[in-house]
Amino acid sequence: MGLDAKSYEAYRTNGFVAGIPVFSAQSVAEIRGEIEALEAQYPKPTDTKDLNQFFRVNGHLVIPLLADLARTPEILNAVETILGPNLLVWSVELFIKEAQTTKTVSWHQDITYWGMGETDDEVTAWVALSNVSVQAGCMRFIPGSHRNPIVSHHDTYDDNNLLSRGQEIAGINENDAVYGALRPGEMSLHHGRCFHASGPNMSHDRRIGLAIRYVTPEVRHEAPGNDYAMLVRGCDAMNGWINVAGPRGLFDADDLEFYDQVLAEQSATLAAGAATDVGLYSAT
Ligand SMILES: O=C(O)CCC(=O)C(=O)O
Repeated sequence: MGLDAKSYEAYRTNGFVAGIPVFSAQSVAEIRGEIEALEAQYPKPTDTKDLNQFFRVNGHLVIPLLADLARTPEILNAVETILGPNLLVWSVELFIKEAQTTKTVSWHQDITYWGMGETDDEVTAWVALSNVSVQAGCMRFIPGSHRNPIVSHHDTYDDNNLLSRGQEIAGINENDAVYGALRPGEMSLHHGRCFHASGPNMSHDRRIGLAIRYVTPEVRHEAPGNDYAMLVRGCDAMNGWINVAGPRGLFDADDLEFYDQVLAEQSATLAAGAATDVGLYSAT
C-alpha cells in the first residue's frame, strides 16, 4: 500500500526517493489537461492576482483540483509510510518551466524560511505532470544532506530563480548531486532539509511539477502569528495548525479572501530577516 522497504530505506538514508509511480499515463494527461484548461480560462482570476500567483503557492485553498490531488490515496499512502497516519497539507504549488527557457532553482533546503523550525516531519511529494527528464530540468539532490541542520542561505533575488528569495546554499559540490528524473505520473519525495536544486528546461515540452507539502499535527509553527494546514488523513488532536477545510468552489469569493489572509501571514514569516519583501510568495 505505502512505500516499499527499499524506497523507504532510500528516503531515510538519502533524504529523497524518486520514481514512485502514482498516476497512469491517461490520468496524468487528464490532470495536465485540467491545469492547462485553467490557464486558458482563468489567466487572471481576480483584479489583483494572475493565475501564477495561485499556482505558485497555496493553490489548494482556491482551486478544488489541487486540493483533490493533494488527497490522492497513492500519494498519501507513500507519505504515511514516512510521516505516520495523521497528515496535513501545508501548501500545494506548481513548478512550471516553459520549453527552452532559463528558469532554475538554486540549491536550498525547503523549510529554511517556513517557520517550522528544523522538523523532520515535513515531506514534499513532487509529482511529474510532464516528462521531467534531466534535459527538462528535473530536480537534483545531495544524498544524506537532510542530516544537516538548516544551513546558511544567501538571498540573490535572481529573476531567473523560481524561489521567492532566490535563496542559495553556497559551496555545493555538483559532483555529489543525484538527478531525480521522473516520467509523467511518477513522483519523488524529499525531506524538508534535503539540499536540492534544478536546472533550465532545454526540452521541447513544458516541464510541469506539482509539489505538495505534507506535515504532521506535531509540527509546530515557531514564528510569530498563525499558520494553516488542511487535514487529509487521520486526525489532528494537537491544535497547532489552524485547520483548513479546502475550497468551496473554484475561486470562491470567501476562499479568495481567506487566501489573502494566509498569504499575508506566511509572507511575513518568509520575509523575516530578508532585505526586501519584493516578490515574496508572488508569482515569478
Ligand atoms: O521544481 C523544481 O525545480 C524545484 C521544486 C522545489 O524546490 C521543491 O518542490 O521543493
